[in-house]
Amino acid sequence: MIDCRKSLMVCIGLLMCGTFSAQESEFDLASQRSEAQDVFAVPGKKLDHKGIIINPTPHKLVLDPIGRLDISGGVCLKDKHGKFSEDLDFVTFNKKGVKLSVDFGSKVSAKYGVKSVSGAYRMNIGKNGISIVGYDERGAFYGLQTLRQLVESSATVTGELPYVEIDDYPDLKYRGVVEGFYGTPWSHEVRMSLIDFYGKFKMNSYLYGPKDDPYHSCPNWRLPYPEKEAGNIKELIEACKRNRVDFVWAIHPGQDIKWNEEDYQNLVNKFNLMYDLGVRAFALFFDDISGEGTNPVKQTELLNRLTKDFVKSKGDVAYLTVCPTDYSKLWANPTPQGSLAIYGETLDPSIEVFWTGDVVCSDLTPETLDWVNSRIKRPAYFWWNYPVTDYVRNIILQGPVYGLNTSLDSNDLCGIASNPMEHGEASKLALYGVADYTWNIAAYNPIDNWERGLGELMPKAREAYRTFAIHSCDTETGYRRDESWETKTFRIGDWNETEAQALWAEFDKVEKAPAEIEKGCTNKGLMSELTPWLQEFGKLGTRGKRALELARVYR
Ligand code: LOG
Repeated sequence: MIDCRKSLMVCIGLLMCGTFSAQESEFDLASQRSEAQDVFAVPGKKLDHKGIIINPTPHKLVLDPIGRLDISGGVCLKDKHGKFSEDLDFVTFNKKGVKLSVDFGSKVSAKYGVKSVSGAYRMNIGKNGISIVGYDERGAFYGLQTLRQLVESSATVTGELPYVEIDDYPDLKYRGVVEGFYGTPWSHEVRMSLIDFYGKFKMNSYLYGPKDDPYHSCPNWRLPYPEKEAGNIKELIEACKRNRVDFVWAIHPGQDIKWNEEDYQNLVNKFNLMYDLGVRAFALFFDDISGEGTNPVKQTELLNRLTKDFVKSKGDVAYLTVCPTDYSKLWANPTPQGSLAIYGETLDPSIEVFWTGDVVCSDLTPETLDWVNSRIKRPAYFWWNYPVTDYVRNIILQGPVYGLNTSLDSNDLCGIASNPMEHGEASKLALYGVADYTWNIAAYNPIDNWERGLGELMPKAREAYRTFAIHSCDTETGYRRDESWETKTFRIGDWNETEAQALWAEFDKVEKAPAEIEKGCTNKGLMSELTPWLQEFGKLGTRGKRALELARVYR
């Protein structure tokens, strides 16, 4: 049997053999992911957006089929609060141009019927110009991100925007990323590029917690960052501010923390050092530890004391977020004596609690949320272990974002933090989906999102990138994902000339994809992350063609 699926998967195996740190060798990720999982088909279908693509999908958008606003002569900015002049590199300014007014605040948003949640905005494009009203500064910034996408849409490149009325807001309070994987942490450059990506697609949270940053975890969590790293963190915080993203610095002290006054002071001291670098939101991760640190009573005492004596006493520090040791149903103690119930009974209600689902890498379902929420007594914060590949480092995940139930709302969960691959640029395709889902859950369409994402990431080599991506979806061992779903395979005994030709044509596309991607991919970072996989992918195409030719000769 010529099993195209298998061969496409095998081709990308055994490529990467990274260095393993102490953390990883103590913690066997691969065996932890051996739980059997079914592979479900990807739902949704590609839609015709008539050249106007906005991600995340707005809640309400009414297009006037006739009216057009010509902005080719530039715009005249009326920026009530003086906050947005740096955010408009996609238009030209002209005092005599079309009026663009940007305002925000509870009063003006009540007047214009903007939903009262952070990030909400309304936008009107009509004969009097463009008007954006945000519920808050972040909302107005998001209005500008929508405007940017309208301006850059293929239907409006002529400089004429359609008249439109948009009423838009996020479904979930926290939409973002946790850099929480094992393996090589992202480079500074990749982090900076990702932060711009979060802002552009209305994600508002970046949790910094790479397992192999020794100053985040053991043994150095008590120590200050060296000068260079500290400087980089400051820059990340600045980039987050520009993108209206909360930079949340996480500490992972559980493996060697002593529940005594000295270590409490060590922790506060480190938080103060991070505060001085500009950090205003913090998280404590107690995942993947053993020993004393796992004690939930001690964990809640620490979190409550920090809330009172650090968060509230500083005044300008946001909520705390915690990842419990029991972060998955796989081993969480379900009883009233279990750690989640203890969290529910005693943890300060302002603290958000992570949950990864029924297993470590799992779908988001109403059942798993009901299970955890009834114990922690608040809507969980979903730590989605996708597209993370630290347990299958030979894999690169480029498939659609799916497995997230579309009937959920903010009563079920407070947000999603996606844990991506150590390949930050190549994770953007998945994050484009997470951004869409967390903003507008009911409208989320996995296939359509993926089709749009491919064009966003590689506009000049979209088809070749699609060929690579559709055959690069499954983890093989772990969080199983559908892959190669458009490719039909057959047994040699059932040889059918039409099907053989179609399969040959697919292998031909596979063979040609790497060169086309290299030619059309303008993102150098993405190109270099994909290169090892692309090289093997091209060889797979050649081998597939030869195998089919051989089979024909044999017949
Ligand atoms: C770790 C995480 C790792 C992920 C996937 C959590 C809360 N913690 O099993 O750092 O990237 O699995 O391998 C984890 O998920 N532990």
